[in-house]
Amino acid sequence: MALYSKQVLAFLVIIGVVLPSVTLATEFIVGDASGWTTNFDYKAWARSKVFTVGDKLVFKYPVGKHNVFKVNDTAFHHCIIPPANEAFTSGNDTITLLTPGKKRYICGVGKHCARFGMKLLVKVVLPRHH
Ligand SMILES: *[C@@H]1O[C@H](CO)[C@@H](O)[C@H](O)[C@H]1NC(C)=O
Ligand SMILES: *[C@@H]1O[C@H](CO)[C@@H](O)[C@H](O)[C@H]1NC(C)=O
Ligand SMILES: [Cu+2]
Repeated sequence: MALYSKQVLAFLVIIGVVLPSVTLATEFIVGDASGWTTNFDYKAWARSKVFTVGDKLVFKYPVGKHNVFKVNDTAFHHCIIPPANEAFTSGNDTITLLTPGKKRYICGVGKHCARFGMKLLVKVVLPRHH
């Protein structure tokens, strides 16, 4: 192979492999403009989106009004609140999705999870280019 072809090939490899994996990481503001709040349909919000390893979820809410717990399947369905020291409480909680699979988040304040819909399930997939 001529030197020129090798350089072209190397360039195409960089464009095709490196660039997409660098540029495709997305930061999702949970609930968009509504943020993390009561009486919002997070199931519908998540449905239209593709969550990929490396993406981030940002939970935005007034500090003290809500919080965020990452929970297992049982706790998600029954709104079982984990120990308080596991909570995210900053009001701008950024969680990087590091592995594929289902990830579940709930609010641990009052009955926000059980009665007011503050539960989010996302299915994280592997990047398409790698
Ligand atoms: C699921 O999470 C709840 C709440 O933190 C905990 O009590 C329970 O033991 C967990 N179940 C499993 C199977 O890990
Ligand atoms: C919230 O977190 C995001 C992502 O970590 C960051 O870019 C942004 O500056 C933060 N915003 C505030 C108001 O702290
Ligand atoms: Cu809440």
